[in-house]
Amino acid sequence: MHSTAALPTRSIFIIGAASGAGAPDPATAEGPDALRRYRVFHDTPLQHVEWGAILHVPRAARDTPLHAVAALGARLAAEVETVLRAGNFPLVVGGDHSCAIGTWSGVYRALAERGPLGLIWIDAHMDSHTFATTPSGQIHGMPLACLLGQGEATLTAIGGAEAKLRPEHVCLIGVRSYEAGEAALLQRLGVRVFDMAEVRRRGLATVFDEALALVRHGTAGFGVSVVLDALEPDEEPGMGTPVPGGLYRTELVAALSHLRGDPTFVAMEIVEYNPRRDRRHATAAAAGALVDAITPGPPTPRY
Ligand SMILES: [Mn+2]
Repeated sequence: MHSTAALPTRSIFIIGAASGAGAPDPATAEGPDALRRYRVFHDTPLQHVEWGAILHVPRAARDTPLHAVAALGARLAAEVETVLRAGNFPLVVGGDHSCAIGTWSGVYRALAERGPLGLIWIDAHMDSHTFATTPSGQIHGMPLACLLGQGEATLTAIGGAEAKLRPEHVCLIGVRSYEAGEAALLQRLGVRVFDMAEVRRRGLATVFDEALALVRHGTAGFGVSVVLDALEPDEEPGMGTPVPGGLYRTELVAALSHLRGDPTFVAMEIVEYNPRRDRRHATAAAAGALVDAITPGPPTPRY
């Protein structure tokens, strides 16, 4: 028998966020349920991985996208905070990326007494629009701006009126599609952006090391938000907004595996899985591989 003393005390607790109102194609709202049915997230002998609730937009808030995103975000923030305060590791599974406002507001709340939150945002897009700059009006293009305290008050107020992230504790990796208004906001705030050109020039391993140093410096803990569209769409068909020239699954798995067992790594989010566009569960398997990357021990087979 092995000693239980070496076992990690945290369980990975999965919270589904069935958000679809923040994107032009609401099919990503079906993502959490599909990923739960496909059983892509695995227990290991060293790490318990468990599905909790899949949160939906309350019926009364389905009149406008803004109300839907705000109501789901508030529920999600509360749930994430509860999981963290219970000593477990929240893994939020989207849903369109508008759920990030709730996810990281909840993490922020749980950490607030101990210090600021760091965040690595792995995405093909910058998600840093406000209603003043967005050409599309889609809220899944705004969550990072909201977390930085910019834009619509209904959204920045989720989990409290204060900004949830300080610009110096955030960075983006994998960016290759953006508009001038959001790029100008991130530049004005001084947020570090590792775009795909820089990733290809310097290698993901080097860039990821720098990103980690940045989000660990002066923070009480950090998280990672992974949008599946950061990945190369030729490899991964089942994502919300495909943009060519992305990260390969193997290189992102290798980078994320450095987070395994790190006590300051406190939460993760995987969003924009679109089961209707997926082929033979290929992109669902990618989502599973990204979580296996951070989970100690070999996966327990399921029969
Ligand atoms: Mn995004």
